[in-house]
Amino acid sequence: MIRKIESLLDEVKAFVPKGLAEVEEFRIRMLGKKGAITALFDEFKTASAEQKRELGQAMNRLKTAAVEKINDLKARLEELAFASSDASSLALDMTRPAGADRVGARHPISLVRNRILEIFGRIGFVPAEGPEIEDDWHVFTALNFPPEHPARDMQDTFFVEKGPDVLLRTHTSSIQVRVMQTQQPPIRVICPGRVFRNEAISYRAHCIFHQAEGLYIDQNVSFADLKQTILYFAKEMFGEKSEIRMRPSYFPFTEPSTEVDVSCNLCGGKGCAVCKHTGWLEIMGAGMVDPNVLAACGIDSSKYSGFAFGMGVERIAMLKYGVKDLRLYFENDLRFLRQFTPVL
Ligand code: 2NL
Repeated sequence: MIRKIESLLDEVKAFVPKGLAEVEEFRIRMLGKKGAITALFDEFKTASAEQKRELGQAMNRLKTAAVEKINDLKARLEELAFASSDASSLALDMTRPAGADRVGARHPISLVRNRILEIFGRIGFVPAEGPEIEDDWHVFTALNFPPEHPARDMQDTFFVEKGPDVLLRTHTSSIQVRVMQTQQPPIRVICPGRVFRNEAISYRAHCIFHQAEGLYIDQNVSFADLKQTILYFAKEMFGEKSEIRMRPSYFPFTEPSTEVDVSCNLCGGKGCAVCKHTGWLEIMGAGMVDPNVLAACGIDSSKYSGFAFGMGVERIAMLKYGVKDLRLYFENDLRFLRQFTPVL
């Protein structure tokens, strides 16, 4: 009998199944009602007390070895079957919670443009857009540029091959010219858009950039209205503590004209590297619309007056986000753009 036990133990140790079905077959052959080990235990019952002492431990070792081997094989094969079955493959597990999708980011220029539209929208400025391909009259003549003004030169303006009077707008003022031609006051528009200038690309200049210009025309519009409107904008865009100052300037289309600075929000006006120790940052140009411009666009300059302002969207974004190289706005490098992903 001891030899039978040992040979069965060898058989258990050597058993290598091809699959789960063979393990079950093996279990029945060893431990089933008519199995070899079961039969041994029946035989054991008839043995003498002396034989039982001798065989007992070997019998138990055999049974334990068989049970453990079968359980282990079953567990391993079941796991393998699960992992490779279609039902468990990741794509088809309908109960599996969905993985989080990566949230996209708005381009910083879009973020700032939208913010500008929203801030002015709240005080009644309606968005207006116009064509990027323009003619000389809408870009220069109507805006009081003298015939010999250098901005009309090939050096600054892109002319489209089709003809001398087809050009890319160099500022968004041409949108407002079109608004004035088609609407009578009161006019309150905010005009965002791309503009084009024939410039060498560097960290501070690009041949394509974005502007947002505002125009307000009604009876009795004054320079005080302009000041208060821009102060409101500066506080909304750069923070409640912001102050503005205006320096005299010159544009062909406004008189008087001014350049507007906002107090540096980094140093609180004390002076730092960003504001070049002046405490002020230039944010836009503005002024009272020149009566010649009103007249050219069909608005009675004896009855109406208005103010206008224009800002570079890249410049505002630069001040808001601390981006020091303009080119980053045009390269669409994901490492740059992803920094503007909204926090959900
Ligand atoms: C700047 C300066 C400015 C305007 C834009 C304007 C438009 C019309 C009539 C009069 Cl239709 N003015 N726009 C006025 C003053 C300044 O922009 O530095 N922009 C980036």
